[in-house]
Amino acid sequence: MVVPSPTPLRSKITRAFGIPVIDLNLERSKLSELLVKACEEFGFFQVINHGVPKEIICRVENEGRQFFSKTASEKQQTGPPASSFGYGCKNIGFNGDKGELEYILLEANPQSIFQRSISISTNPQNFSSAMNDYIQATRNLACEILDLVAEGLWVEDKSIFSQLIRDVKNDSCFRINHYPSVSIDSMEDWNPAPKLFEHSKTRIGFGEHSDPQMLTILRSNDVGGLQICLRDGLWIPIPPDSNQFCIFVGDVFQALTNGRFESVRHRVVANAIKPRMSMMYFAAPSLDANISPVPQMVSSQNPALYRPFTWREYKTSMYSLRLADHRLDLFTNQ
Ligand code: GA4
Repeated sequence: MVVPSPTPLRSKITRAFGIPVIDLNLERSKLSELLVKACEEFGFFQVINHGVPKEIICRVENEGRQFFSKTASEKQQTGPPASSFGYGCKNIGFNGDKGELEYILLEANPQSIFQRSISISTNPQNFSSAMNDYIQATRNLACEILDLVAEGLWVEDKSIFSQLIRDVKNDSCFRINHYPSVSIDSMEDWNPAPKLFEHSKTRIGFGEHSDPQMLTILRSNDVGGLQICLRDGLWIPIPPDSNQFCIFVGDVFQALTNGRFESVRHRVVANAIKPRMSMMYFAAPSLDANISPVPQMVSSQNPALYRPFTWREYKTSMYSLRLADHRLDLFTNQ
């Protein structure tokens, strides 16, 4: 008798809310249909059989782990606090947003990564090669998804989205977030368990926001905390799975599809007991790229929702705002 293996609880939770887990090995036309549906309904989905080699993922994870295990003062020495790139701790952006995390934020290009790696790692060569290989692999994944989505939307030029991030001057970035656990020593109580439990419900690791770019590819270790907001305002947890990637529709994709896709609002509640580490590739066009809806998405019944803008303009505006602000609202027509 064949006993069916039990479905792990975590995938049951995801399915309970209908969040799609999409197998990228499916047949192309079915796949493009599923991807479009997921972007329309949730602005979010997870993928399996993504083709990013485990070895590439492990090297970035090891570099991240090594860096974050350094002492606070060693880490502080690595980055100029005036820029949002490099090492950061607790501060997000320039307008007072705080989170229970530390991070490394890098421009996704080899020259800049090598420059930064000199102050981040004792072996800059290894560090930058791990980052570059990972960025290249996740960029390819992003491009593949964008091409499939273009097919599913029946737009004429199938590479209309992916060419924006294949541009040599693309402004994509890469981030590794580390959400430390609460040290038991820092709790005066003889029995920290109830406090830790309370803590784990309330510690905001990364506050509510949507990603400004086009598409985000996230991978985390097996520690939870990520939550997404459904269209009806309900926040739901996304169970972690280190073998999957989470894909987020960003603001620029919302503008390009004239609102047919909506960027997904998400946040991270830090786990008090186990440290979470996540890495994100944020796929962005070049600074001078014009962001206006693809022609097929606009009609007399569906007039353009947003005025055309450049990614540079959008980026300038985003840095003048708070994390939770609805940035695209400033770019609507009238
Ligand atoms: C959110 C997505 C990315 O992490 C990020 C963030 C950026 C930053 O940390 O510097 C921002 C935030 C993010 C959006 C609004 C602005 C800019 C912090 C902030 C308050 C790197 C990005 O591109 O936008």
